[in-house]
Amino acid sequence: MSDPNDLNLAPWPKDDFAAYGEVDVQPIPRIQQLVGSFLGRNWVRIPHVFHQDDADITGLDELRKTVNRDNPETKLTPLPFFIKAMVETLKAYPQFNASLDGDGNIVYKKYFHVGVAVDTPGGLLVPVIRDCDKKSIHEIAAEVAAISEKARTKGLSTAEMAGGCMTISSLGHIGGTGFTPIINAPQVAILGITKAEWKPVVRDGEVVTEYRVPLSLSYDHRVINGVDAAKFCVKVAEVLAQPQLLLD
Ligand code: CAO
Repeated sequence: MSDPNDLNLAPWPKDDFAAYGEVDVQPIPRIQQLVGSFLGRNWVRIPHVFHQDDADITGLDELRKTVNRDNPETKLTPLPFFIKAMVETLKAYPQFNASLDGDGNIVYKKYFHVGVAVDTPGGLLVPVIRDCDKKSIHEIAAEVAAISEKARTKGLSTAEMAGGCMTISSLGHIGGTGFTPIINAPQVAILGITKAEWKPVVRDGEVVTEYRVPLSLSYDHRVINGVDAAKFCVKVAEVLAQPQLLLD
């Protein structure tokens, strides 16, 4: 019988691209090569399921703008609020704050270290912001700004990318209505964020507009079930709907 771990994939298709037109051949950047090998492993080894939802952040955005007017020195984007909301939700659903150890155990973590996907000229890097449950929104914002700047200009050490519990990948500054992020193993879930937009919704029979942000959750079905994922996104939305609590 063949080894169940042997994927028995066909070889990569070779083609003579130059035969069809002009081409420019470049080596894959070193970071992208390394990250690509991890992404490929995670994609084929983890049974991903993708769950989509959205959340009303009308109040959050108003609060954020007021706070930014009062404290212009540390600008808040929506991201630190999403990180805090994810951490509150991880406390309620510990199966997301977990890892498989490869020896038949699930390790539930009592700490809340959040990976933040950062787009750098060399490729994707994921620094880890530690103890997000103990840090204020402003502390998280300052740390994300500093570490993403370092990732883009100097690169990151392995230690700065180690120990994350769950990752958040935000494309909200660009656009998109949803995507399917790949889980950053040995984590068991990743939350993707795309661009908030004003949307018409019906409330008590009336059409009103709300500023709503799409949530794209990918999860490892070996650890998390669909019901947990649906509840997780509902809880994130509930927390985001009370942004004042995240500031306290
Ligand atoms: N909806 C609407 N606007 C949003 C938003 C959202 N979900 N998220 C951010 N924005 C706005 C911010 O408010 C800011 O606008 P203002 O200046 O008017 O306030 C603007 O977009 C720029 O935000 P930013 O990108 O500078 O900051 P951030 O905190 O949102 O994100 C960082 C920081 C480092 C996560 C981000 O720059 C980045 O690198 N994202 C890429 C992640 C990635 O590559 N993911 C894919 C992984 S899989 O390949």
